[in-house]
Amino acid sequence: MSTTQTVTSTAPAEPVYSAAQKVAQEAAETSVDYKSSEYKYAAYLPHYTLGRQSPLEEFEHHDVGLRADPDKKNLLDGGATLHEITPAVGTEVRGVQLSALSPAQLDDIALLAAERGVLVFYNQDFADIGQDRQLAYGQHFGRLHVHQMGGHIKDYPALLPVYRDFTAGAVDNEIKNNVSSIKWHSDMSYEINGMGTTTFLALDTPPSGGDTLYLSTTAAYNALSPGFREFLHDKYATHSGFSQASVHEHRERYIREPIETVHPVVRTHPVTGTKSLYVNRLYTRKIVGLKDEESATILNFLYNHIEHGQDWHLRIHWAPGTVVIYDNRNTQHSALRDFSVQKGVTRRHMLRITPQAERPYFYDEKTGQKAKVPEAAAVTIKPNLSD
Ligand SMILES: O=C(O)CCC(=O)C(=O)O
Ligand SMILES: [Fe+2]
Repeated sequence: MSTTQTVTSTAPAEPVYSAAQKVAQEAAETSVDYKSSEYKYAAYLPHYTLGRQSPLEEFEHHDVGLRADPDKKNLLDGGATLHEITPAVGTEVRGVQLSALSPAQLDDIALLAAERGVLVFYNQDFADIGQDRQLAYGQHFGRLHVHQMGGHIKDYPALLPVYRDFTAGAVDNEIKNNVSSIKWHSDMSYEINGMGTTTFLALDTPPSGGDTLYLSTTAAYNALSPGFREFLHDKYATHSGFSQASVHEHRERYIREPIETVHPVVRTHPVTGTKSLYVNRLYTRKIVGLKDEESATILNFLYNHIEHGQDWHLRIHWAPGTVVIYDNRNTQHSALRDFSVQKGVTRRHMLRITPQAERPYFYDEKTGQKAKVPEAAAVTIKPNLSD
């Protein structure tokens, strides 16, 4: 600190932004004039706070599902009824408002999500309880993730809008050269601590289309032969955040450098002890220790197996009031960008709250321990993309 600085100037200096940076900082491109039109969820449009942040550090996660009642007594005594959607994945929860659940009931929800992969709630008031309560709800499940691309709800970096309208584009760069909009993934699997009990809800929806597809990677794992499962048990694969960062037009909006991380191909769920396949077409790159062709063949087999076994798939059609809770550890999902939006009128506007969970691990039953992560599992920081 300079000796000439007075002790009364406590407010930090406002950062100085260039004109280009100011444009980048504004809310997402949109064909709806939110200044003159009344839109109930205008405060939930994407906003960008510029500036680089340091890399996320690994931390220890204690899952709240571990302290849940094994019979989910808190939830069921509170009036919830459970309705299986398919045998392998998905339960509809009726009779409760998520916004009114106690901490013990939310613990039961975490256990149920771990067991069933996907939970669906209809006619919820959750979208209207305000950002502070939405944030506090999300924090119950773990440390909330802030996305590397920087888009968030103004003043709430951990609340992530997923927004499309006529100008923002129903089809973005990521899929413009693909024959369909399907991109199966588990969220940000390139991070060190993976994502956990995630909440996704509709704010405003197009008249038709815009569904989300979900699948169970536990059921996909269980469908494999014992010998092939065994082959996968000691394999690790790289997951990269680099391509997600590179397809985006506004590099000045990134808040962190992308990274690559190595995770087990089969991971164990800390709450249920079940195993699931943890590779996805969007972020997984290579199985460590295999030659390129061997890795590509095994990964392609696994992607096709995971993505095509309709026995462990389900599809959610959104309407305002619909909320989904999915466990990112044992499911994958894909948006379906098949919808059209009328200029200045219709949009698809969703909100995601994404707690991080443990660093993925494989529990080796032969040794009775978590498998040791190989040397090659170091985190790689990629070069600066904004150059
Ligand atoms: O928009 C969707 O349906 C899903 C988007 C997505 O992948 C996500 O929010 O994680
Ligand atoms: Fe996602």
